[in-house]
Amino acid sequence: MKKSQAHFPKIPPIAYEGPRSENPLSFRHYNPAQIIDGRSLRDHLRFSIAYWHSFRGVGADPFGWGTIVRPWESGRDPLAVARTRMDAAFEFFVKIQAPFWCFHDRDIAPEGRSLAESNRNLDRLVAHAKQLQKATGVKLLWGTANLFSNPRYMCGAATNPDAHVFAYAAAQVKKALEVTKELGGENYVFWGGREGYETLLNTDLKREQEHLAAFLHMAVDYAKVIGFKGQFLIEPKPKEPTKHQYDFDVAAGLAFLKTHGLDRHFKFNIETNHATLAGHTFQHEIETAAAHGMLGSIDANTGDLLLGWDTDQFNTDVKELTLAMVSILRAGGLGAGGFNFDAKLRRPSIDLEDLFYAHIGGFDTYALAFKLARRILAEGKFTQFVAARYNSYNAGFGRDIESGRVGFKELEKIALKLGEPLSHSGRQEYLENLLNQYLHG
Ligand code: XLS
Ligand code: NI
Ligand code: NI
Repeated sequence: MKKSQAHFPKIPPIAYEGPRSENPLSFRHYNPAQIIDGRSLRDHLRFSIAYWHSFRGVGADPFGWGTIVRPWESGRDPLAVARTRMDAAFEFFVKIQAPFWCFHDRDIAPEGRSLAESNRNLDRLVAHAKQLQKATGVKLLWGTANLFSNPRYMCGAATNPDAHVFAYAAAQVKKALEVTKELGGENYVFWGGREGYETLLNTDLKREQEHLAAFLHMAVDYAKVIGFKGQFLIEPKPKEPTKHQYDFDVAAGLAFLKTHGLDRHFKFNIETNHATLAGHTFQHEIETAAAHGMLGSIDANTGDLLLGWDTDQFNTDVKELTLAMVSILRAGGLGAGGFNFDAKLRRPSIDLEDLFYAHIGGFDTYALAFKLARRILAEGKFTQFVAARYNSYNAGFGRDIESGRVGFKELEKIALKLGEPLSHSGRQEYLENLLNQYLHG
């Protein structure tokens, strides 16, 4: 890229300078080239940039319009602006050393006056993205369709009471699948932005859930038709924008997918802020998905415990991320998934530098958490503690319980014979202190 074309002229490529670095535009823990177990940290972590927040977000909130004005957003022709914006985005991906990006169809290309025009606009920008991917080596972690911003989707997309809207959404996802394949996307995400309801006075819940299942089956079928081999992901969220969202959390998603015979085709994309909105920890959602072999990918962000909506902040909480990483590594990692920074700048963070500081903090905290989690697992103290806690199931009638060889009758005999069980401490405070030794030395 020529100097005159640079969109971040004052910001150098961000390099790893080590934990002692005092340069705020450097990594202190994320050294992408570092080899760990024969793989680079870049490949272990698979960081991704969310196009919608970092290149379409303007800092608007319900009380005020945008605060963030980017130099590349000027110009009369929306398609030309979309191209320049994409050039800026890829320059950022390279400077921040992110190997992946993610987008919604409508993030990258303006919606036209008809579906056909929208598709043509999308094709233009997809061709541009393909060139930029080739030139930079940045790859597509996942694609998705925006089925929630346009007013036509105000009552849902696949769960809309009007079959015409269902058909329109189907056409949009068909195209989004095609372009995700075209760009080599490794996953495809379904986040049910408006797949839920506000009031049962106007809603047939059962029918809407069946329609959602039918929609997802159509997506699975169409992926086969076009030979899209990427992993399908469901991204649960309990509320916002709708009051009751059908994919409330991983547990609700599991029940839904299993009920409708979709579990073989899907894994979960777990977002930190969605987990906490559902009243869970991030780690809880990861463990629940992992317990079913359905941990797919992560939307890396965080909320604010004092606010009841999806604030999508960059996560710098070492403890929360270390616990999450322990669960992710124990599950064998994310496979084709990655850590997508579905996070946005605060409304007053208006400078280009802020975009860098935000991602540096996110990348570094995840990289540090990854290293701490590896140490925790390698030393095995928690693993041994937990294993010992369940020892009684390894032999005798405990083993018979697990293997289904005893029932209430046999167990009653045993209970009458053995009498009152001995109580054992759960040692929570001891374990919390042990965790702090890893986090703070
Ligand atoms: C919104 C979601 C959204 C999905 C992609 O809360 O997190 O950004 O990740 O549609
Ligand atoms: Ni998300
Ligand atoms: Ni979200």
